[in-house]
Amino acid sequence: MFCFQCEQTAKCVGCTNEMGVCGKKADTAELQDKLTGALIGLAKTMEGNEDQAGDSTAAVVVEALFATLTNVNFDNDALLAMMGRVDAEKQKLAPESGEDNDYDMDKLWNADEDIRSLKSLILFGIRGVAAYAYHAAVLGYTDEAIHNFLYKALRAVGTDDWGMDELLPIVLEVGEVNLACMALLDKANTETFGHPEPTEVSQTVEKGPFVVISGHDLHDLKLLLEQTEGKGVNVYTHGEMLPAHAYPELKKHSHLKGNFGTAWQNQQKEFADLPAPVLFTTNCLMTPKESYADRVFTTDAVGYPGLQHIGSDKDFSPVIEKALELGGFDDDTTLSGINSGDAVTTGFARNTVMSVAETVIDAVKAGAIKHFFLVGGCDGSRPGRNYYTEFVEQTPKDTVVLTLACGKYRFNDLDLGTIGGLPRLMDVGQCNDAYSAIQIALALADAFDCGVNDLPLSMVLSWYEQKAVCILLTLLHLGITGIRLGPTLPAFISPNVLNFLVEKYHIAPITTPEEDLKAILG
Ligand code: FSO
Ligand code: SF4
Repeated sequence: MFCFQCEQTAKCVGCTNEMGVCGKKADTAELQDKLTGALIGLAKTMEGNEDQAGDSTAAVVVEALFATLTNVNFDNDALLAMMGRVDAEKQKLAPESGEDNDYDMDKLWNADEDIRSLKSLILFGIRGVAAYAYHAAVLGYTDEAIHNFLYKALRAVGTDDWGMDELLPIVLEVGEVNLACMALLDKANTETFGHPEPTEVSQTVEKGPFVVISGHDLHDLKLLLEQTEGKGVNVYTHGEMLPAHAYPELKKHSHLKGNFGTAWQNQQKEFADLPAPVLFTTNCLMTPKESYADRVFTTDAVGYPGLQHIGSDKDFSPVIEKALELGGFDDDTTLSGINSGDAVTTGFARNTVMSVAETVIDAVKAGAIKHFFLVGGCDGSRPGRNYYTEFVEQTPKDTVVLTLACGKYRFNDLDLGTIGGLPRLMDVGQCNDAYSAIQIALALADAFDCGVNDLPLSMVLSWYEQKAVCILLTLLHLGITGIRLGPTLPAFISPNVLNFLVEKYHIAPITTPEEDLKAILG
């Protein structure tokens, strides 16, 4: 196998043995490559005839790209079923085509390192875009232009004689299309569930039966809340589902009680003794330990051999029955150790922050707020991620920290105090709510009549998987410079591509919190 798409890849070079660091086995990695090769074949089949591609074509492309994201689908049977759907689409569009134009992914992994680097940015980036497109689609929001770009990008990955000149513009186009896709998801989420409001979320699990729901899919949470209504089963969020508490149409359910646990990489420890089932709606699923595997359920593009999968009928009865059978804690319980606060706050998305824009602008003009930091991105288990906790702890009192995605669990229980009535630490939401953070930055730039790069704003990002790749490309597409990235740089960035990013966008690897803060605040 060869896979180097995520931050924890073996030796910072690539997973090549019988099993990746994430637990993905060689046969699964090879199947994921075959599936990707088949998607490229499908995209080639429809070149010039995109209008003939129907909803089912888009659906399988989006779902299959999503399934190959890190920590989503480890289930060979599920991957084979997706292959079957891809072939069926191909047959429909070009009955004579067969498997002939499937792409051999080894050609990509063995290509010249700069070409491999640019194509990897495209492929990994569109895997992230597809995840967001999936969440929007389940709420009924789709955009043909996004689908057409996915096909175009797949064809680019499968074109052997393209060089830097052809590939680089498509790399940046991934960022542009991802911005459109995050905007679509923001529209889907806010039109369906209302605008997030600042909300305090309890970290105490009340006694009695409960379900823990993890991942990014708000639609699944809504259905679970409806199906658990009146059954004496409470619901707790986990990982990236935490910001769901801020949406009026979700928080109105009184049995959506709080949040359990922290970021994804702590799940094996946090779920070990959990007297409740856990439902995974997206990444990041880790190999379940035997001690709790019978309590883990998957849905959507997520899969793991032997785990119970809830299909598209979204009948969560097995999850609810499991919750009743396990019975929950005997007493109210707060997880201690990793993130020990009793409550955390979320819901500072664009609507909330812009509603107090005048206060913020006045505070900047009066010198009360000297700088904004966006400290966001993924968490992970590699050492070196303490940087982000220490960075936030050391930010001066006259600065504001916006955060998003699961990296926030390293510091979202810190009490950083307030500035002018606003908390100094504000959780904007999930990783896709980078869209919200961008809108806040653009509004500030507008108010100060300057560009985003001229604002007293610095972005200090952490990456782990492919959604972070597409978000980074969006920021580059917007021309944002000076981003600090860690904990390590992606293995798929070749030295020449890195030079380009450093020269054009002044991307810098993180160093130490002290040094970086000194450099930023001058
Ligand atoms: Fe975290 Fe995982 Fe949202 Fe990523 S849950 S690491 S950026 O998948 O998706 O933030
Ligand atoms: Fe390795 Fe990451 Fe690929 Fe898993 S997803 S095999 S950890 S590079």
